[in-house]
Amino acid sequence: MHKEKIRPIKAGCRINDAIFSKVVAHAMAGKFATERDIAKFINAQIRKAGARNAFPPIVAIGKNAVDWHHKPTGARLAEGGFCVIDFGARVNRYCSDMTRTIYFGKASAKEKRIYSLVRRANEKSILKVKAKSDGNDIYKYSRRLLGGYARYFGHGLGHGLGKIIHARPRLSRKKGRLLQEGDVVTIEPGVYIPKNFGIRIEDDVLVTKKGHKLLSHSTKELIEIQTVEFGIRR
Ligand SMILES: [Mn+2]
Repeated sequence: MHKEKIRPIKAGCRINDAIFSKVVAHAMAGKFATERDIAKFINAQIRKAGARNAFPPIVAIGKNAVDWHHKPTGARLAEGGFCVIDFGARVNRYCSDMTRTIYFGKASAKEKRIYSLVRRANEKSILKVKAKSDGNDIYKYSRRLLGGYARYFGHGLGHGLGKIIHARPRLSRKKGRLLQEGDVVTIEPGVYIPKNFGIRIEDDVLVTKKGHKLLSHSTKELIEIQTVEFGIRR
């Protein structure tokens, strides 16, 4: 019954996973110099896969990621730090949406700790996704998981995916309708430290009768890109 929606979103998620792997490989090979280089590569790969963009990719290095909707610029990746990469393939008009945060250079112990906190909020919140669960409850739960860093989490936890990118149901500070079987929702906690850095980890999750099915499979291990150039800098 939801097949016409679920099949293309799953296909979009597969495309996103494949593109993310390529982005990492190319970054490790030192093929990207700027945010815009990564965004252009993603755009080309989405087209190559026969899909379209669900929205313009976000690539944000360092403090640029404090703006959740940052538009990729000529900012140099060699500046180092976390890099938020948020994009989605649109297949048969249905949107998918995924974010991974990688690191250019070597993350400090503190940065690794905050990254782990966001990852844990993502993974534990996903476990709460099932039919009849309340998005507002899951949102509040994710904030508890972030502890003192919740004050740096300023957007919603997630949204439905459909022909529009920010569909219902919302998982946010506002009460909305309950999740139902056949919904595909995003789970995307983030921490944004003003003038410093941003981290966001986002997956697409299908709501099933008894629980959920994770549709995004890209690794959430923190990937540190340490080409020779970055090794010298940090
Ligand atoms: Mn999203």
